Amino acid sequence: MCGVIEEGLPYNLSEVTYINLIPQDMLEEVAQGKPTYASSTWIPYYSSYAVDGITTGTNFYASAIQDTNGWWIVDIGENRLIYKVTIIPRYGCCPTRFHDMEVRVGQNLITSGDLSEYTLFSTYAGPYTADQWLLTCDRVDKIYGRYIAIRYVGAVAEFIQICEVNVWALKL
Ligand SMILES: [Ca+2]
Repeated sequence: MCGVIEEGLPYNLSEVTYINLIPQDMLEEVAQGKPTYASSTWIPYYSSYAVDGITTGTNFYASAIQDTNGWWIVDIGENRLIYKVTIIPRYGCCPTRFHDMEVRVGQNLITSGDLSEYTLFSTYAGPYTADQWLLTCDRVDKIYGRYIAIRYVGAVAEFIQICEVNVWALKL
């Protein structure tokens, strides 16, 4: 599951299933500036805004209001061993919209919305609160893949709104 384990922030151990056991200096960020896809877009909150490196203002991705099964995908360009995904949901407004999310990793681009082929990397029940800032989703057993998806799996219609995503792979 995803939890809040960054320095200076609350650490709710009950939310963290996997603790990152690999040193941070053995990982590299592989998502910044890479191609992105999404089930819908509330223009101008484009899917690419979730990997633009900007965590302020309106540089976040937002799905369209009528999108009840939203997903967002980044293509990191090649299959890599993924150890960690960090997420900053939209926090300036409406942070609690981020809940009931899955992080999945796959090796083929799927835009149909059926991401069952992708391996489940982590889950986040939420709801997110703005003071949490950075959500860290760790796995000690890593997953090999090229496409990292965040999708909404809740029962009630909801937006996906993501300020920023970082994907951490083992350095080559
Ligand atoms: Ca951003």
